[in-house]
This record gives sequence, structure tokens and C-alpha cells, in this order.
Amino acid sequence: MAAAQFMSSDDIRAAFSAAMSAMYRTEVPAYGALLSLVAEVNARTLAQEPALRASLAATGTLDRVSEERHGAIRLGTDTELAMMRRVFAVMGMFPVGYYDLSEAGVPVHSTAFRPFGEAALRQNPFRVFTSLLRLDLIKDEGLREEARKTLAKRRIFSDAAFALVEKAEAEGGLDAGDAMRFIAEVLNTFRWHEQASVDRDLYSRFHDAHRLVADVVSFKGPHINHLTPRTLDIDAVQRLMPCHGITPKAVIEGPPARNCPILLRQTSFKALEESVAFPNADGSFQVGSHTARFGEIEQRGIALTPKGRALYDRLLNEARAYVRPAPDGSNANEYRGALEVAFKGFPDDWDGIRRRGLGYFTYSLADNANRRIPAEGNDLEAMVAAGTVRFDPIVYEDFLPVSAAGIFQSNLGDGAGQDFVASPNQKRFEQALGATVLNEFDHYAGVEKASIELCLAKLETAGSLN
Ligand code: OOG
Ligand code: NI
Repeated sequence: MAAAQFMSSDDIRAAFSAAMSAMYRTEVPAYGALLSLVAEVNARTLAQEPALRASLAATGTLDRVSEERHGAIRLGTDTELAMMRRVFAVMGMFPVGYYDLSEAGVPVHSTAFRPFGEAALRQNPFRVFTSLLRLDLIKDEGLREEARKTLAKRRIFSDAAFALVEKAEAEGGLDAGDAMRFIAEVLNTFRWHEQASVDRDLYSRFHDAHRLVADVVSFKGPHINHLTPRTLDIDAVQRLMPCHGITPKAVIEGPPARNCPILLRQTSFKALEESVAFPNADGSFQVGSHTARFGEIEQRGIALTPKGRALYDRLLNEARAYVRPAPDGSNANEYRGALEVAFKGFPDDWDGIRRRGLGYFTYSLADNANRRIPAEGNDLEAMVAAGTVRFDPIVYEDFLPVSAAGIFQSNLGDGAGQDFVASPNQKRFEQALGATVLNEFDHYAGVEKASIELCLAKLETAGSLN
């Protein structure tokens, strides 16, 4: 019974996420300060908002909140992306969604590796926003070739990591000892390297082409560039960050503050300037610096249906057509105002969102249900109206391309954006990945449907007992 000895992929993911967080805390101390602030604000929010606490408890998601985070990495080659997919699969993380960032002036396209099943998400929803550099968008052919050659030489995974992934694939899992070795080996891939792999001059040329090219190509591996805890009140954290010595970016990305949070709101603090040793031809080093790693927080709201998402996109575009947030924050208030006006067009009560088919919900028997089956009929709506069935928003587990672009821009530095012709190429991305990406909407729709079926089945049993 070999399977019984395997450490579950959910446990491996949880352990990996904790190890990554511990590593990042030592590498970027401000991340530790942010974690304490978020924990404080979350505790206060839960104490002040009993309805929120009850909803999180009813959906079994109260415990995961404080453990929750996402990270981001940027890869250089197809081979790296394909291997990363196999590594994440050992931790029960699969590619969900395709994000084209070229439109926003960033030469990458991306996916999010994350757990997919409801039970896995509940145990630990750790996700990694994973980008692949698009050298095809770099105009200078000579430089493109230099980048390609540099990337072709590096190996971002150790031999031991390869061997453990192959073992997990061949045998269907890893025992606890192997899992711990796997975590340690893979963690090294995400580590910061103070020594660059190119000389100062080549770094500068990459940097001039695009800061992101320098960040991906000049180093020995895809250093984790941020880790993002989940807060239950992003406005409070944004307000309190300066008191903790952290300067946030000027505007919160995503929808405005609302009674019923939708999708995702995010804010970040600027990247650190870190010292880097660039190798010279004679074996000596020249000291310079690089800005790459930063901090971010996010507040997650309800997952929207395609109809809800279309409404969100329309309202966000409306606000941005009126005023585009300037990188220096000079029009932050105006932008906030424009968002608030535009989003008056989005219902701000859970039942309104539900009845208009804008968001996904889970349904369950209400705690105090006296199992009263309404005379008008026993369909779900009647049960909801009678208070026998409760509904709770399903949390959005994914990302938003416009927000991601804003986060990229803020930590790459102002004016880092370039005009690329928008060129989404999901097929090309999936070829590199060696798999197709999962569709996020299918996941949410499936969770909602399963909850309705379970709820109706329970009611039927209760009804027949009456
Ligand atoms: C990723 C930026 C996107 C988010 O939360 O939207 C992201 C990056 O800077 O590599 O992490
Ligand atoms: Ni992020």
C-alpha cells in the first residue's frame, strides 16, 4: 500500500508555502512587517463584522485566511515553464487562466498555478502568478539573441529536484522524507541571487530594452518577486502602512471599496534597491544594484460569472477612460472618485448580485433551519426566500490583467511601460507549458452546482421525514 505513505499534495503545498514565506521574510524584512499588520487588521475586521465571520465560518474558509498568500515569478524559456508545471503539479497546483500583459506594455504572458478542487483550496490556496518572458516582443535582434543565449545556459532546477519530480510522477507521490527534500530543493529555485550571470554592460543593455528583460535574463534563477497576504480590509492596511514604515503605491488596483467586495483589490509597496555583483571577464566583480522585489496585499471578493465580469470590465474601462491613474499618484483622488461613480452600476448587496446572475454562490441549509418546506414550492428560490437555505459568495481565486499590469508597472518603476502591439497568444503559451490552461469559470460554476445539488438532496431527506 505505497499510496498510504505518500504525503498529500495539499500538505506538500502548505509546507512549501510556509517555507517560502519564512525565506521571503528574511530576504525582504518589510514583508514581515506587512504580515503582522495584515494579521492585526484581519483580527479587528473579524471582531467588528460578525456577518463576514459567519460567512467565512459557514463555508469552512475562516481558517485559511491567515495562511493565505500568492507569489509571483518570471521565467525565461519554454523549458523552464514546462518544468515549472511539473514541479507545481507535485504540490497540487495547476495552470488556471491566461493573462496577456503585452497590451499593458509588459513583454510577458502568464498563468496562475493554483489548487483547483474545493477541498484543496480550503486546506491551502497558495498560488503563484507565473509569467513567461516574450523575447519576440524585443525589437533589437542582436540583443534578443544575447538574451536567448544567456537564458539557454542557465539551469534553474537542481538535479535532485528533477529526480524527485520524476519519482513523484512515476510512483504517484512522495513520502514525507522525499517531500521535505523536494521542498528544500525547489525553494532554492526561488531564492534571490546576489551575483548576476551577466556583466554590468550587458545588464544595462537588457535594462534599456525593458527593465523586465534585465530582471529575467540577468540572474541565475526566477527569484520570487513578491508574496502577498490576504487582508479582509485593504483600505485599513493601505492607510496604516506608512505608520509601519512602508510606502504603498498611490491607488488600489481593481474595483472601489464596496459593501460586497467583488473580485480582487490589490496594492503594493515599491521594490527594494538591492546590491548586485556583476561578473567581469577577469573573474572580479563590479558592484551595482537592481530593483525587483516588493510587497503586495490583496482583498478577495466574490467570483463573478461571465456576465458579472463583463459588467466589471465595462465599468472599469468607463472609469479609466475618464481618468487614468498617474504613476506618481497626483490624480489618485480623482481616479478613486471616477471608480466610485462608475461602479454605482454594479449592485452592492449579495442578493442583488445573486438574482442578476453576476456572481457565484454556494448554497447550504441555514443553521437555524426548522426544515420548513414552503407551501409555494420546493425549488431553491422558495427555500432561500423562506430562510431555509442560505447563500454565501464564492471567493475569487484568480487574478485580473489590468491590475496585474498596474502592479508590474509600479514595481518596475515609473515610465517603464512601453508600447507593444497587443498580441495575446494563448496557443503559443500552452505549447511552451506543454498543457492547456484550465478555465476559471468552469471551476466556480462547478462549485456552485455541487452545493445546490447537495442542498436539495438534504432537503429532500428532511422533507420526507416531516
Ligand atoms: C506579477 C504581477 C502580477 C498580481 O498580483 O496581479 C501579480 C509580477 O510582477 O511578476 O502578481
Ligand atoms: Ni501579485
